[in-house]
Amino acid sequence: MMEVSIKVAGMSCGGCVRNVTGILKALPGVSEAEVSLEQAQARVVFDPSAVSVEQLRQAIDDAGFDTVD
Ligand code: 9UX
Repeated sequence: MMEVSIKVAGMSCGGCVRNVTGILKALPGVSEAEVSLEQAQARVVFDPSAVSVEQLRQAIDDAGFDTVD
């Protein structure tokens, strides 16, 4: 398992947090997703043989949020 923190811009309420958490947890290989509105970031524990950081970022972007470097 690997852990990554991804900065996420564009979340404005708890609904956004639930949405981002849900789309991350729906990806194959994701075992934990913890999203913070205050810190504007997502911490994800994942299996790198099943999903890449780039795919995590893409899923967040596709949901209408912006991952920031
Ligand atoms: Mo809150 Mo977010 O009303 O996608 S759910 S702004």
